[in-house]
Amino acid sequence: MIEDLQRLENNALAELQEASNQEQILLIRTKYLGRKGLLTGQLRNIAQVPEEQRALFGKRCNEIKIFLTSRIEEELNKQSQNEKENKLLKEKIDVTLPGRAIKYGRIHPITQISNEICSIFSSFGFSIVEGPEIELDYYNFEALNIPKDHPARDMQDTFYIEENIVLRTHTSPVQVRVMEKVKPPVRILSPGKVYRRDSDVSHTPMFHQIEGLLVDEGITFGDLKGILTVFLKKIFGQETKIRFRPSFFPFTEPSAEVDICCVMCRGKGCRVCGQSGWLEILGSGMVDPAVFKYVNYNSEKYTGFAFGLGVERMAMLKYGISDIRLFYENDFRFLRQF
Ligand code: 2NM
Repeated sequence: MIEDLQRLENNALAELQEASNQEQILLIRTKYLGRKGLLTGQLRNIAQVPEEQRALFGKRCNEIKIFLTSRIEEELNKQSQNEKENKLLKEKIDVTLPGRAIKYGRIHPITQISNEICSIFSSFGFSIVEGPEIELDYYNFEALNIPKDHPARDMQDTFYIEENIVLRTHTSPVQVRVMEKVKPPVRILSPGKVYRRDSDVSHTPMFHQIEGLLVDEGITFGDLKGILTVFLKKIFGQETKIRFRPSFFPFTEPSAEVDICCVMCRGKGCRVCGQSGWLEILGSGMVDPAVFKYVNYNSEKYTGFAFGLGVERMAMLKYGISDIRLFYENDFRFLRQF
């Protein structure tokens, strides 16, 4: 009987040695010391032990119970310590490592230049107005004195949605809508997307335009020259040479195209300026009385000037970009530079 106890203790200790986690140790505890455990069973059967051995048997049982209990406790502690250490080891961080750089988004170069232009004209007292990109033929062409047979109306250039509805080809319809509603003085700038059926290194079917309009009593071509000169020098630098060249638009008379001295060769002549030394940067003119007639402005009393520019073209010249499509490829290596 006593030998049975000794075997039981040895077995328990051997199993404890093998146990590799807390769960296994707890199972061993139940197996030997639980209510239906092996050692508990021995104690329960003490009545079958011969009288003279009973005292020793009971003593040994208790000794083994106390010893196993403390060994198990010890093993449990060791295991839980182990598990904590492993966890710490696994979760170890090197606080001296440099942090991972966060990739910030940024404002698209077209939006940047557009904002820059808007803020310059805001400082001149212009209000920023927007309007629909899907526009009536009337506002996009008719009221701007673009006759039915004008080449700009050609199916080649305009996206038609219905017979009388188009994707606007410029932002001037926004200005016609404003003039229809408010009396002079008017000082507005209309930035936005415009659409033309055109696609190559310097044209995309959608691009951004900004048009300006100033109408009041006594506005002259001198005002146009003054404001556009100050504006262009703010964008391209104070030393930038500027020239006004006669041109034609159906909605202005007289009309002028504005050139800046080539930003690449500073006027010597290069590939970018086609050897001329000049770059065409915007179109402008005194609003044609025919346009004022459509919006019921008295052209005897009021005069005004208007202008329009392509934002992509401006950005390409300012930053020396040779392919307009780069703006729309969303390549970070390109966009990061602005
Ligand atoms: C340009 C060139 C010249 C222009 C005219 C008008 C309006 F609505 F007042 F008639 N807005 N914008 C204009 C004039 C646009 O873009 C090259």
